[in-house]
Amino acid sequence: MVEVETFCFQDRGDMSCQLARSLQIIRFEKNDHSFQLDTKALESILLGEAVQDLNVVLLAVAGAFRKGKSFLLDFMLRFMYKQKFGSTVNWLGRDDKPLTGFSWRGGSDPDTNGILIWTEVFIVQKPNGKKVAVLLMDTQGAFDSQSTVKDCATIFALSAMTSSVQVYNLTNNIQEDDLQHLQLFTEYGRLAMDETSLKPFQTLMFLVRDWSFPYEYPFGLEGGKDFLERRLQVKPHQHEELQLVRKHIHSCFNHLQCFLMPHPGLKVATNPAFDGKLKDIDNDFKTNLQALIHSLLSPENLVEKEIGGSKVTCRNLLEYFKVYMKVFQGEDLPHPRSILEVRTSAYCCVTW
Ligand SMILES: Nc1nc2c(ncn2[C@@H]2O[C@H](COP(=O)(O)OP(=O)(O)O)[C@@H](O)[C@H]2O)c(=O)[nH]1
Ligand SMILES: [Mg+2]
Repeated sequence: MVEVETFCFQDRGDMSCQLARSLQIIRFEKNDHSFQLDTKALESILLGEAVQDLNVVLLAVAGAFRKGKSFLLDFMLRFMYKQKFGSTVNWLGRDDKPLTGFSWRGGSDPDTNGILIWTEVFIVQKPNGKKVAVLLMDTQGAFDSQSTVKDCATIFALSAMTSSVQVYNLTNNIQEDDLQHLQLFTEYGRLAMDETSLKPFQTLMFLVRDWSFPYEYPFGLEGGKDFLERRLQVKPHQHEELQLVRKHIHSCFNHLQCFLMPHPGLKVATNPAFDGKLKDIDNDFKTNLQALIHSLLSPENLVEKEIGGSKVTCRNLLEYFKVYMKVFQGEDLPHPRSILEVRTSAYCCVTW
């Protein structure tokens, strides 16, 4: 049997696919720390005739830089293309094929700027027969040396506001400061949405990379669920600040999940010549990667985007992007630093 190529631009029969690539829709200017929405770019993705009126499923990956976000998205692309061409059986593909798609690389400098969306919108039929439009979004890594708190908060908040599932990519563990950052960024997003009553965001998946305690909590979703329950538990004797962070996170998201990923092996983590070939990746990682991507992207698991309780089409999403960007570019939002200061003066000792 001829193997279906993972990427559309390798499928010579389909002209539109040959152009598929990651497209920057929000540009970040390092010099003056401003953000610009590239409306034309976003329109070219969301107003395609076949997709503009479909409900949208937007999966975004956010978190610190150099932690494998773009690398993970490229496996998601592989899955989506296999599905597009008919079958996700053995979707991981050949052992010797480099990983391409969203740009990713080794080294210690950040690679992704602003917010990028894959230009191909995948049309998927859910088990109820309804077609939805699936988009994949990559974000600039938080906490690089060029970004301020406001820059990180803006990127994270925008991706939480526009996505139906946000993967919060973390390494080793869920630390207290990961939760504090999440609280700050979501508070910022909530202010921008002017949303006080309903839970403003949908699904958040904590994705813990390089998990090294599988004997306490096993890899995968089930282990992640137990681990997260424990990490987010509000206990009576806890310091008020710790309780507040946890209550805030519960109040912001409709659904919280956690997935514990094994380490991918030393070649992935440290070899500068590594180009994403499966043969260089540990088996445990590959097994769990399949489970992770199935839980996020299989048709029965797709989560449609809702804002204010209503489903959002691709066309609506374009308008929301424009409105949200205006809010972030305007003068009305408090600086995240001041949100932090209010919280710090009330509860002291938040560390940055
Ligand atoms: N330790 C470790 N390294 C990873 C993992 N996944 C990818 N990497 C490596 O992390 C580096 C940065 O990947 P990239 O996707 O560009 O990170 P991003 O900045 O978060 O988008 C690359 O060298 C990858 O090979 C993982 O799960 N654990
Ligand atoms: Mg990246």
